[in-house]
Amino acid sequence: MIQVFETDATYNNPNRRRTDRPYNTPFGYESLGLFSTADDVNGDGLINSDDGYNVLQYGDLHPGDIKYADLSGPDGIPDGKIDAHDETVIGNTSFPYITYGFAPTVTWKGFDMSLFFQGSALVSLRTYSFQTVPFNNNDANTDYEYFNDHWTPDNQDAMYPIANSAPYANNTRETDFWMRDAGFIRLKTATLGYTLPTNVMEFLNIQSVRLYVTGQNILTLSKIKYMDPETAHTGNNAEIQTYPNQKSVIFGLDVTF
Ligand SMILES: [Ca+2]
Ligand SMILES: [Ca+2]
Repeated sequence: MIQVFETDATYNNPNRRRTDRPYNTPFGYESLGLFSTADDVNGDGLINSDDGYNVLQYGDLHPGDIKYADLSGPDGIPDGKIDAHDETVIGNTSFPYITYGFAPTVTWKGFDMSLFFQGSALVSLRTYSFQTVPFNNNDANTDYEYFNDHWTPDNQDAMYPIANSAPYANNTRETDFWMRDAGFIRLKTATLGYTLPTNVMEFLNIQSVRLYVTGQNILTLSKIKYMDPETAHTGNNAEIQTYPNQKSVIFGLDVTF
């Protein structure tokens, strides 16, 4: 992005500066993981100055809530409070820097094989909002993903925060905690065919017979396992609202008389 209007508040803070960054670069808080039971030193269920934690975040803090880095303040130095001054770049844009594809083909005797790989790299998926937040009104069936690895006293090293009956203010901020690497490589189509030898054809009095099998979306490599990384690039906020690509396999027979 060559030129953009921005206020001094963002321009003068190197973490927040919009100028010279790609359009739609995501900004938010740098997360320092989840608070643990040990962070609640006095054992009253809350994490605050009584436990030696002197950073103001959002509402009461509990074990299992997200901890944020106090990077800055109005004077350019950490001020013991998490707010807009602490913003920084939290990932790549939702549209990939790199997209690529390649299509090798091989023939050997009667066999023919053609493959089509497609992929993208340097792209982020923002999973906050409704991709994994439990009990949020949403169209995505990913609560199961959250449920299986949310914070509990017995699962301190969890992927997701403690579960609440409604999204909790501290845990639903823009933060790298919810950003995922959405790069992937996918075998979009693969075809394997076999053409019967000429001497067999002459015996059957047929010009040619070719058997083949074609598969679509049969192999995907990605760090995102619980939803389709290819659809991550379709939304402006990289929220996946589209139906995932389906795997399909087709068996065929071509006969020319
Ligand atoms: Ca406490
Ligand atoms: Ca701050």
